[in-house]
Amino acid sequence: MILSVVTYPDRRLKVVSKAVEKFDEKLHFLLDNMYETMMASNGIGLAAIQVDRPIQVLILNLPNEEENQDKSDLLEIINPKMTESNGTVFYQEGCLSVPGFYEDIERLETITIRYQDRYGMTHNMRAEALLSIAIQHEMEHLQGKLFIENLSYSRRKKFEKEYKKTMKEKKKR
Ligand code: Y12
Ligand code: CO
Repeated sequence: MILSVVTYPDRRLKVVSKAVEKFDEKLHFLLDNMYETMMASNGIGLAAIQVDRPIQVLILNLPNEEENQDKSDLLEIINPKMTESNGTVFYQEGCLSVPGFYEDIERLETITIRYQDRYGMTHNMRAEALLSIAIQHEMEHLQGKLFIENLSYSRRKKFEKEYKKTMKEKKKR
């Protein structure tokens, strides 16, 4: 089932997500629907809050070396905590909740996280490059934060102007 994606400036994206306690069929159903929604929207990452479920769930399906999104690479990350980090790097990010807008954002270069899978099993994972950036982007969603909140005052102002204009044009169509 394809769910509708909540877009900026919807206040529901500001909610801080709650930890998952039950690793049951309802959670598995949500994860499966999030995957369908992400793929149908041409996304590579999605947090549950983006489909109006404020719980600490995120999924990632990054393209492989052949630029394919292989389902066997799908990561389902629940209740993540960052335990280590190193360095910083800039990367041009986009978000399904802020369609049509891409900006360079400073992120930690490598991170280690502890998280649970859909069965409640705990894992530790070290991430670098695009995976590290994508995890940080999605973990911010769990705190009710969007990547545009990392922009400088002037870049944010420019974004707001451009985004409003795009939204107006979309409504006209
Ligand atoms: C690096 C940085 C950020 C992430 C988070 C995951 N982001 C996405 O999956 C963004 C996808 C996206 C897709 C869009 O739709 C199409 O391209 C058809 C889009 O919409 C437009 O550009 C109109 C915007 C964002 C992971 C890794
Ligand atoms: Co996002």
